[in-house]
Amino acid sequence: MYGWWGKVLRIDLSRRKIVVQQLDPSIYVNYIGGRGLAVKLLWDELVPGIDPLSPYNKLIIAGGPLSGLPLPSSGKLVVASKSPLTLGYGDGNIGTMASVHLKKAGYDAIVIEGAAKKPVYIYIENDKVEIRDAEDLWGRDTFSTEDKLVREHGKNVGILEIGPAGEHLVRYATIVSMKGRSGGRPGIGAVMGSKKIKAIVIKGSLEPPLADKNKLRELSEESYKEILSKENYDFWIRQGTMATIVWSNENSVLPTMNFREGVWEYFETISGDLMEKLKVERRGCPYCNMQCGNVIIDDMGEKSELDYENVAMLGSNILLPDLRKVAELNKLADKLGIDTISLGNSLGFIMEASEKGLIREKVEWGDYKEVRELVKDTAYRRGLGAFIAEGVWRMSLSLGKEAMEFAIHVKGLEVSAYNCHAAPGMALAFGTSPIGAHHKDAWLIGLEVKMDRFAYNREKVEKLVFLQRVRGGMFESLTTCRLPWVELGLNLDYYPRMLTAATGIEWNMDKIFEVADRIYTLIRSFWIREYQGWSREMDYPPIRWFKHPLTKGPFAGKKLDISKYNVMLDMYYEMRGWDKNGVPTKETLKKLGLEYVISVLEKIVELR
Ligand code: PTT
Ligand code: SF4
Repeated sequence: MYGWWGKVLRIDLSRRKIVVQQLDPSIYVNYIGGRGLAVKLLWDELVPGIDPLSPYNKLIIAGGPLSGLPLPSSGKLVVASKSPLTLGYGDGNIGTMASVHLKKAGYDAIVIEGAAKKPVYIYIENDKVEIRDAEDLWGRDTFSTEDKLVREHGKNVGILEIGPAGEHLVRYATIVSMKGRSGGRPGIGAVMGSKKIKAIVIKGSLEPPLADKNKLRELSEESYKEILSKENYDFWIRQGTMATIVWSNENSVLPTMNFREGVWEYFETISGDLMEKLKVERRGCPYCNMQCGNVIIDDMGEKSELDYENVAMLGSNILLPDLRKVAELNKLADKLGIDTISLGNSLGFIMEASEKGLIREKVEWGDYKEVRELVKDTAYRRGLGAFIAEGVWRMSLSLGKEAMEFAIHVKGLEVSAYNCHAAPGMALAFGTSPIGAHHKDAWLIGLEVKMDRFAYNREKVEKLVFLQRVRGGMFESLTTCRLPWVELGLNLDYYPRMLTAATGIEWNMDKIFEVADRIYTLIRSFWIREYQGWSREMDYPPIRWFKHPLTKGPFAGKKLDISKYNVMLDMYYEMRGWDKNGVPTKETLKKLGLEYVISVLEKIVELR
């Protein structure tokens, strides 16, 4: 077999057992890798209904056939598990040297189950795999953990680690790497913490099996060059994702005051233009010539890497008009290993709850000093922080009906930084994202602002499904960064050609989309199995967007219309081959080669 090693490294921490498993080659062809491989393994192996923070859950770290190879922006890995935040399927995509080393160590994925009694870290050097003591690492932040492990193992390794938030099982703790890359928004860091794994260190030195190395080298050179030639390249290098602050404000989608508004009069205090003036260096993921991690000196005099989502969620959403202070909060989140999107959302929620007198504590909008302490308290689950560590969904359930109306989440995952009062297509993208409200699967808003903005139509739903196929299906299973295509328009055609050169199997877009649809339908089936049923309300965006109109900006007075949203949701289900309740039909399951799912779902829902 070419393109894949055909091997999965399995570590059972409870039994301290390590085995290498050969996977059936058809699994790779049908699921490709990354997210596809992860959901297939979780479906096959997890006992339904388990507590995600128990030893019975599995932590999956998966590459794809193109990840970690010298190809554009390929240094990515999928980290996946049953989510402690949503109780459904959860994953994230992290840029890390561990991607390169996993590829060279000879494994397509690592599956970790059970739990250690005491803190450990896992050391992998090709076929040497050891579970090592990590008592002296436990309690450290992610930066200091990485420093210590580099001192011990040298720089030529890839490291994934958790911070105090993962150790304290914060429901939106992430896995961190390279002091500023963070992945696994739905609490994958907490799963790692529940297994008492502080870090995973990988050092590989093997030659991956590739079908046509010369062709792959040729495609690599060509595509790197094409990226450099793109018109938008220079601006991208200057601002990266931070350019989105001004754009979002212009288009009334900048999350402001817990997603109450889409515009903020102080947007310039956190903008990409300001960031450019403060920038001291650029960082990024391996094998990438688009390095988009823009670093400034934060309020504490330390370096902090900024991205749009972090800055909007910890800036406009909590009304903090100071980029250096926002940067400090962002760096704290990276050190503590906590997701900035869910954090900014949870803080906005708590500020609104305080304003409305639903909690006893006073937490003012934009109170930087208070927020800084609250972020630390959240990571360590101290005082009010223990409540915030539960995330918006659980907090709203315990505060009651009024709070549920301003709880900005879908399926328990907090919404990323796009306010959709006036963007029905993007609202549907959040509603149907397979891990809860994340923009990663379909950034439809970029197209929607150029279309009839308030239309609820088929064209938008078709574009949404296309984006999900490319972004959530193809990029998450090849496990390479999507930004060369999204931001600079790198020709999509490179990807099937690279996949063909790597695997020796003939691929085209249609064949990749078939895999993408299989992955989406299997993820949906996983949710249905975990929730023991499904209803279309689970695919609704936050109540606020239907109930509380915008009061500022060009779209003041606008909110979503529920009956029109339902029409688009019907179209979406129809395009996916799911029934009126969002449940895949038998015919769809058969068509996608998911016959093995039918007998399981039949016991839970009426399959049409
Ligand atoms: C991603 C989500 C994003 S998406 C951002 S900013 W973005 C936030 N970044 C965080 C951070 O930083 N620190 C932190 N403590 N929490 C954070 N939470 C948020 O996490 C990320 C980049 C970005 S920056 C984006 S859009 C693209 N995302 C990709 C994706 O999802 N898939 C893919 N194939 N390619 C992608 N390329 C881009 O990668 P999650 P990263 Mg990420 C500091 O992890 O869970 O998917 O959430 O991993 O290495 O930081 O790369 O404006
Ligand atoms: Fe990483 Fe940015 Fe490059 Fe993507 S574009 S690989 S997120 S540095």
